[in-house]
Amino acid sequence: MMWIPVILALCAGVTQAVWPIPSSYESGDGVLWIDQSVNIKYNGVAQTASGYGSNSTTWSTRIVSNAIERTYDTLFNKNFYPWKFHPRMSNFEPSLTSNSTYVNSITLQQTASDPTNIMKPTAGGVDESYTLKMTTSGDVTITGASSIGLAHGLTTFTQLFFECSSGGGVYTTLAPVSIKDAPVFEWRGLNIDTSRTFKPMSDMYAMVDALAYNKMNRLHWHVTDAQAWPLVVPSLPELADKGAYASFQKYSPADVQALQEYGALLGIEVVMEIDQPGHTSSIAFAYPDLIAAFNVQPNWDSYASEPPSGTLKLNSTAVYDFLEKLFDDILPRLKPLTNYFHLGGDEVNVNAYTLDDTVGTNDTAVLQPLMQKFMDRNIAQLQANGFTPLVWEEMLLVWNLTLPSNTIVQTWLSDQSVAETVAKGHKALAGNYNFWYLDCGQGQWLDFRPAVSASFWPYADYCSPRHNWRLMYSYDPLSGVPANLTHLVLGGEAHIWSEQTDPVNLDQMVWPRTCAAAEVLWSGAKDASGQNRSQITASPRLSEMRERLVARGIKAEPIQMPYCTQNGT
Ligand code: CP6
Repeated sequence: MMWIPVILALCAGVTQAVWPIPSSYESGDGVLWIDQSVNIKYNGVAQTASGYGSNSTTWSTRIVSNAIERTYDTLFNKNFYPWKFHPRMSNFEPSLTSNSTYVNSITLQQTASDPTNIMKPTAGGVDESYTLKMTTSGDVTITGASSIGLAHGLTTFTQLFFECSSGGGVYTTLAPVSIKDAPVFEWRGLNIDTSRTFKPMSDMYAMVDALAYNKMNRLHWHVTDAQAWPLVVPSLPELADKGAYASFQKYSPADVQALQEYGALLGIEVVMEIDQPGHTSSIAFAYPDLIAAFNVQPNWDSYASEPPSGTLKLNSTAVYDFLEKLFDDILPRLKPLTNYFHLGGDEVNVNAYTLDDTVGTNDTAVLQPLMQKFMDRNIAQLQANGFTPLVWEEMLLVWNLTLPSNTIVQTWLSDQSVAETVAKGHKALAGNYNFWYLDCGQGQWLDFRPAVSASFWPYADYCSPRHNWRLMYSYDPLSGVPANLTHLVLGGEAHIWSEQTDPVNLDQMVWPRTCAAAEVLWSGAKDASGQNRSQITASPRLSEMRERLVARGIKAEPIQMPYCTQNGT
């Protein structure tokens, strides 16, 4: 009789509902219903659904009450019904009767006090683990050592439930449930570029929401680049007044702080990057004297990786004064909600310095000490303000800079970059562009260089048409790293460079592919037997996750048609 295993296989998509997959997960097939009268207690105190981020309480209380409000909102407003995951035309839903069992209590128990910096989870500072138990009689217990752990537990909890097609109730078919869960990597991020195209604040908030659904915890904000400077810096107002694309495409200090706070409530730290000394030509709109090799035409590509070319002058007291003023303005305002700042340092083109009147050569023997001095100045100012610096890998691996040992080096070029970074004793972020770049922007320069063939763009082969979720899922941040150094790999980031991504296609470009990176970073790339995780078992679960994102207002792409999750029936 073949049909018994077939039916079991059909259920597989639904019985492992959680994304990213927990370290340990057991469930049954008991039905439980849930409605708004469910009692929620936090450390013995009854909670209501409307505590959302009240300012009068501590961060810990705000984080938990925010998580509770979101739990209600998700379960009762933003659930989905899983018709795509059951055989064609099947009557898969349990029926609600007067004898049905409801979840009667959710007990949140925090087993330790939050660290004082719970709103800015500096390296290793926050225990994000949790346990979740749900009995067949409807008692739910979630424990965590921190408020963020409890929030993760509630996120998982909502993923066990579905809505009836009739709108007639919210149910699980998975009781009893026992989950024990903790992240493999402490840095689980997305890098978003708001220079090439502007993203309104509403999109930034929505991005933070979606990251939280995936238990990610960093939003790397690549806020400025060569093409536009949307960041308002009050002590240097012309930067954005002249460098933004339009007067209505700016981020005010209040916007930045609001995003930081919104993230902190969800355990997501916003880490800002001001890329330099390359990728800075937008400064020239306000301060042309600070930039060398600005907008060289037509051979911009001899001086920069993208048009318009331009770099901060490397040996200029005016540039040093500018940077000091810039960071004196930005850092103290970021400080309440983060200890990280990203100094950039990628893709510096040495030829630009032949046109730099403070240098006048592309001789790296001359340039290297100047670059060291340039970054030393920046890093000293970061350290004076209590920040931990991040830099792109080129600063360490191409320029051979000596960096303070706590500098986090973000790699993007290869597995070898990760291995070399940790071999030099630095903490590394992974995110190889062959796997975790959501967009590689090939071909966008043809308008600028009509004479250049498409094959000029060296990355095109890797991105044609773009990386799919399976490729992203197959990437292991630890590949190539010797076992005794894996502790130096903090985690990694997916990247949404935005030459060809604006608010119109942002959701589709980022989701659900970033879910693949999220699962690798939370659960690890390998399964219990040391193999890469199966894409076969992941795909129905990811399809479900995509339905959740859609139900929550994210326009995530489908990864397959219903025919696949219905197993062809
Ligand atoms: N912008 C900045 C970019 C890229 C980088 N830095 C980039 C490089 C290669 C590819 C895609 C993006 N657009 N500032 C590299 C870190 Cl394929």
